[in-house]
Amino acid sequence: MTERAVVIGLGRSGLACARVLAGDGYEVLVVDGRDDALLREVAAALPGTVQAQLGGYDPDVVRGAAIVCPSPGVPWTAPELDLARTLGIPVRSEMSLVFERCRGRIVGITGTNGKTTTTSLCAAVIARDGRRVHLGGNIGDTILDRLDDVGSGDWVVLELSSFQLESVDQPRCEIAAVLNISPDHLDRHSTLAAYIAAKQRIVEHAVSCTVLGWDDPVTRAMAAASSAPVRFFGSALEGVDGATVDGDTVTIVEAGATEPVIPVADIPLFGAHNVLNVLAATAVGQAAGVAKSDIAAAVREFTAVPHRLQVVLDSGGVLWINDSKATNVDAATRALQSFDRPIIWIGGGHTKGVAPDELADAVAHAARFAILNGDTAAELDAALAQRGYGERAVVADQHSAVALAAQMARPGDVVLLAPGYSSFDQFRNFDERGSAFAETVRAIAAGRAR
Ligand code: UMA
Repeated sequence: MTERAVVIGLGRSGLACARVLAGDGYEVLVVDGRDDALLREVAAALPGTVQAQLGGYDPDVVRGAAIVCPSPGVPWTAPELDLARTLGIPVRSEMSLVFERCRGRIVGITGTNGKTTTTSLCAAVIARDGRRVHLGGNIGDTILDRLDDVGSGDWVVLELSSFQLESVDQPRCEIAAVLNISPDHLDRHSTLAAYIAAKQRIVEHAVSCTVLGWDDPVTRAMAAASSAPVRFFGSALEGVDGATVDGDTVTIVEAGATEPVIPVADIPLFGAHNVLNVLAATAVGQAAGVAKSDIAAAVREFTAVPHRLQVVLDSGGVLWINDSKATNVDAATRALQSFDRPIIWIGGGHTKGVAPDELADAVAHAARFAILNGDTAAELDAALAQRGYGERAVVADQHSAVALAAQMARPGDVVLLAPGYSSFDQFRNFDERGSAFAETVRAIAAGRAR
């Protein structure tokens, strides 16, 4: 009799799981809590052996299944998953299937911020000398459905979220990197300790090298848990191997000797945090055996990843920057620290359970004017008022925020979208928010030009 697989969530990850499990010979049922036109379209295009049930499901849906595959957005403690475990049914995420089945050499990158840029940088660095590299994970592209194309000599560079890491029994990466930790996803993990523990799992299973942020006490301390030799990246490394900035040059430190890689001035990205991302990629490249000249060339050729301090428009002396991926306090703060010119900041969004105080401090310190919108506009407004910061306005939505910024911006200003919150109050995800921002900016600029 054909065995049944139940996939929970018909997003990118669920779709990949459904296709692959159908290919394995399972009769697949995909369920999703939502029901809309887009999901129906996706469901209609599923292979014949995959059935879809949209608009809700009962935890009992897992009964009788041989395997249950939740999407990353499904809490690991969801009732349907607990029931499956009680019934002895294996619960496997897309990422756990990847770790079980992947023939290639996995480089896993996690951390709170900088993951996507660093993952893309690492892929570019490792591919620079002609190696075959596959890029995927939390970065957006699923990898499970591409494993047939991955050979044993290939490199698979994965951005891994805490959601993905907590769902893998043994995240065994050839090279594992944890960049930094700051409070995020507390609505899902409840405590910072649980969030840190989820990230640390990658270190506990690393195979040939662990790369850790030196400047962050939390990631630095993870060295004690590493199953592999550790390289660090950061400023002023003390007696450890890794990558740092020496004078004004990215430099590799190995057994007390230093070797220059690339001048910091040649890094084609905004912000001090992006120098750290380059250092992380340099340490990963070094661990993978990439020559310094190839690391330098890959960095020089790199262009900003969309929605991460991406230039949308440079017009009339005003620089418009889309950092929609700044979905937490730390990322927004780093963005605010990335420019040495006046900033009109656009922020606010859907809360992830983090208080607005630190963000308000950063805004009050760095922004010439703050335009607040979204669900958290009122609490941010109050936090800024408490700090005696008067240069602020609350508007109805992001579109109005851009319109106001366009009125207020003077030559020399930066208008920075770095919301500090997730996008779900007004958009489907941060991509949609960033694209909407860029579209509004360009439309307003075009209207002015006419
Ligand atoms: N759903 C349910 N029940 C639930 C939860 C979700 O039915 O309890 C349904 C939703 O209605 C929706 C579908 O599941 O239709 C969406 O699933 P999902 O939220 O897991 O999203 P995917 O499209 O499968 O994308 C996931 C990752 N999303 C999350 O972790 C929330 C993507 O990371 C990842 O790129 C993709 O798999 C491929 O691996 C995105 C993300 O926002 C970028 N990540 C978070 C972040 O970076 O902060 C962790």
